[in-house]
Amino acid sequence: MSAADKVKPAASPASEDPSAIAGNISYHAQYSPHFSPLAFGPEQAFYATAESVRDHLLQRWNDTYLHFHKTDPKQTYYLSMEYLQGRALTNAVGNLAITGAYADALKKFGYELEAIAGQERDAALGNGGLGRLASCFLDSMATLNLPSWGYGLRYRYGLFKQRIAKEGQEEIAEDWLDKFSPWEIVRHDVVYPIRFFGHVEISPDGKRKWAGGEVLNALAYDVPIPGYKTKNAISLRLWDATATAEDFNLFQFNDGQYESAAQLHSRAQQICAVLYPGDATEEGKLLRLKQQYFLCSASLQDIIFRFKERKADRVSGKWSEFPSKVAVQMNDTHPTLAIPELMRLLMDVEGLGWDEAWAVTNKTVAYTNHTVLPEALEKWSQAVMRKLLPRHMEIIEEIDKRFREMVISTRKDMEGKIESMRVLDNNPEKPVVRMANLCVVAGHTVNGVAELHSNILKQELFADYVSIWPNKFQNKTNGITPRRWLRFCNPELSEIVTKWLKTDQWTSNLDLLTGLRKFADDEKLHAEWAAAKLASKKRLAKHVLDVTGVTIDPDSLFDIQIKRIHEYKRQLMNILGAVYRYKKLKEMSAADRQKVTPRTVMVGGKAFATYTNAKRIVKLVNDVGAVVNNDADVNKYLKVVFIPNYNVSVAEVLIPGSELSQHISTAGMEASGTSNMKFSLNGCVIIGTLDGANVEIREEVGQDNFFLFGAKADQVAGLRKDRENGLFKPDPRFEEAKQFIRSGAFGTYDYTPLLDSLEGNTGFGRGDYFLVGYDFPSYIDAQARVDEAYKDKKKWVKMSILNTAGSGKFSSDRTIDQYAKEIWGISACPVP
Ligand code: NBY
Repeated sequence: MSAADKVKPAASPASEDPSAIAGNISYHAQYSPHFSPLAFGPEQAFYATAESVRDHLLQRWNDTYLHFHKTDPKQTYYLSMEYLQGRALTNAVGNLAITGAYADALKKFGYELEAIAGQERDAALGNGGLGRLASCFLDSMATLNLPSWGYGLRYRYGLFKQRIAKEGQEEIAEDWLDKFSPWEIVRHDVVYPIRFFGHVEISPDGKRKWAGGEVLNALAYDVPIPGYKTKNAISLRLWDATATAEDFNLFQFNDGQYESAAQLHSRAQQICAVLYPGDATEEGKLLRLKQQYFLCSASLQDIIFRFKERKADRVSGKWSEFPSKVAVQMNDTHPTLAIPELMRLLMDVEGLGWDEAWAVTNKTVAYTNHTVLPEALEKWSQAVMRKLLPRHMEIIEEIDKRFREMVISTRKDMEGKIESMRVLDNNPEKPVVRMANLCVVAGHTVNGVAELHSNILKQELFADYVSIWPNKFQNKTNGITPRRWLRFCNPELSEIVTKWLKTDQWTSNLDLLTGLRKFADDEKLHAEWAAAKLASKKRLAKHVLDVTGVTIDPDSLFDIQIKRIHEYKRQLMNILGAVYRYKKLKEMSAADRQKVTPRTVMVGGKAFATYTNAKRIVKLVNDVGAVVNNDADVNKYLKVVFIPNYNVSVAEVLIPGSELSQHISTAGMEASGTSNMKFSLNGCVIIGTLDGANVEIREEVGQDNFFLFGAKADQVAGLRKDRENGLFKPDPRFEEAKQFIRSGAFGTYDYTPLLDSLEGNTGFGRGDYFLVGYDFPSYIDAQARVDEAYKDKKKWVKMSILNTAGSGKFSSDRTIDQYAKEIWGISACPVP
């Protein structure tokens, strides 16, 4: 039966009455046709519903754009190569406060809103924490009515889909645009030319200009981002690369040379084909640099266009006004090319001199660092940069030269440090551009993402710059949006919070959660809290059964570690702990086993396709699970499950159902972490090291409500030295766990290289660089404390409540408010 057979179509969008909404859904099913009209299954219902919601969003998007245009406030532009938006429907109707109306409307077609929302594909245009942070930030910017936009790339395929096969992880292209995305609006009038390659021309008056090479177009797609309970909706503008009809060689085509006829078209398609194309080859590196430049150039041309558009007299002159109207935030170094591109546009296109252009650029751009791992700090070959972006390379060389001259003339005492502080590393074997150094030298502000991380930046990575620019460095502890990460993903717990706080204002003022503390011993709250947790655990157990076929017991302790697989995050320590637990269970008498706290250990996360050890870890978790879960002696007390294809919507099911979550990175290596905040907010207790935002979470929730273990950040260097010098004595439990795996207890796969990475310098590993061996005994002890604590249900529920109660600080509303005031200098601009 078609939609129209059930409900009469009605074009009017912006109603909040369920009957009118149903009419509008029916209208979209018929007149925004993507499917033949006869069927109206769940998939068709999703698209028609999403299009109906999009009508609401568009109205707000247009109103907001016009309001910003008239008011002409200073506006922030967030440049990020990644956005991990996940699904949008539940979030959109939730933020617009029309969830009930849409649920009622869908009932008229015989559908539940939750089931229809489940039809949506995740928009996974990101890797992990950095990308999800960008998405949380957009939600908060809109909610706080801030004049701010996000810019990114419209990748054809997002982060790969992970399948677990016999050999371990397999990657499959993630077709998020199949069939299409109902949320994006293509802007055929927003197109900018983007040049690659070519050369620099010098005119008789000495002016330099980039010419030649090949020119593609950047075409804008807008994804409206609604704020929570506000009329404002901002934009996530994603660029797609296109070539024009003129680039299509009809002569060649008619001559049968089909591929060369459409060469530029196919090169345009490559640019936004995938997120993080492999960069092992020269071609791969070039493509990544193209992507970065494509984002920066399109966004800056658009920003300058809007700067001029908002006041007609800005067409010429007034460039000193630019930084009072525009703030550009670079999400890590991936958009660093915004710096030379803004310089180029100001000098070569707008005619400014160097000093003027530099002052404008410096006051406009700011940089967020997300890592101190040396291998993750971007360095681009000067040769590749010069070939692809010859004019930018000149500008970077000039920045480098002027920086050196400045240090020499003003800071004689720093002369010895210049080489390591420079933008260029002219090592003759491999001359590179150091992108982080360029950001620090050119930006007005540099921030880390948690107190500990920002201190490491100031005291170690960027210490030399601090002595030159003491006020340039700040901390902005990360945050998460409480809408998606509690209100919408955990409605049961949300209702309890609202009931006990007697207000739902916590959704946009998360500090109100502290009001739960005074009920932390209340037995009635305990009963409600435990019931909500159990309901979420059952939902989680169903997901696990659906995707893995493994049955898990909702009465066992749900212990979860979900994040990108990386050696510094130490999933290997987790699985060694599970192996040790399994071995002890096997050795126990049946009577002793009955005293053990039953546990379900869940691990999820994707390994980068070429990261061999990470893939071995995925395989090991799966292999351990296959043995443990089928061992009838012990599987009442322990299950080990690998959750495949971890993404935003899987997190929305797992986090509410978690009781213990692991954030166990080597201290000093995890810049912040943000899932730790999500877990704690959902009443999950953390076992963790003093790393990243764990430090602040522990302060907020109270040290009794956090299971701490492991070396401190300032011990790590010394411990590595000790290890090198043969001073490390491994704990027998650590040896036992490794030996058990080496013995073949979990199958025939060769885990030698992986386990050897935990030994001294064997040639395979880095001599246990991540200190798994050092931290293992205190980790096992902390896990034993967890087992004991879980036996006391009252104590555990209280810890859970106090975790939620202490999570107020970790709202991204707080983070974004601080960025707005302390870095961007922007203020709210609500649509009246
Ligand atoms: O950013 C993460 C940090 O590891 C995490 O601690 C922090 O909470 C989060 C938000 O601040 N970083 C991250 O996700 N980084 C990447 O995904 C990434 C992506 C690309 C490259 C390096 C890192 N790259 O070199 O291309």
